[in-house]
Amino acid sequence: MAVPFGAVTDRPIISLLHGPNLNLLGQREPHIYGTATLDDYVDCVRTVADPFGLDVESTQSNHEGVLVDAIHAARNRCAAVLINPGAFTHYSWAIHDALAAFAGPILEVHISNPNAREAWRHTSVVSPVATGTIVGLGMHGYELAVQAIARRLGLAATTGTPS
Ligand code: CA2
Repeated sequence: MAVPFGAVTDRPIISLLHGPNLNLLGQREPHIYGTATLDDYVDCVRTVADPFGLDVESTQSNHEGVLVDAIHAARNRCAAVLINPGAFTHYSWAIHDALAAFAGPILEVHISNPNAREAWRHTSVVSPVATGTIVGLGMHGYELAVQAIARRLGLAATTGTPS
């Protein structure tokens, strides 16, 4: 049944967070990041999450503090965090500390494989506080992250057609 616009549901929420420059997806560097746009990624996450009864709240920011605030806002309200911190991955101890204070599953996802790129991308300060990290699989990595979150939360997918 359709939920009226603005209605509050009790479905668990995934806070989907995208770091700096990911708003440019599909516009530059397709040889590294492909041709899908950020909206395509968000649509994909929503599509995979929906049969598990999961809602998705998406935030993209080029500013570290906005992402820290979004992680704080997820505490005691969202069931899980799915984050691609962008370049903040490699040096943001503020995002590390904010995630450390989040109680639910945290999935870190990267579109490319940072370990196969420049040496400075080989360190993630987010991985030590993530439940799991998926790299190098493009949009498929986001699909797998949603499935991992659902598994961690003990949620099974429904077909949506009651028999
Ligand atoms: O592979 C990933 O998902 C990254 O998190 C992407 C970050 C990079 O700094 C990380 O090392 C790995 C960069 C995101 C920049 O996204 C762009 C997309 C299109 C055009 C330009 C940048």
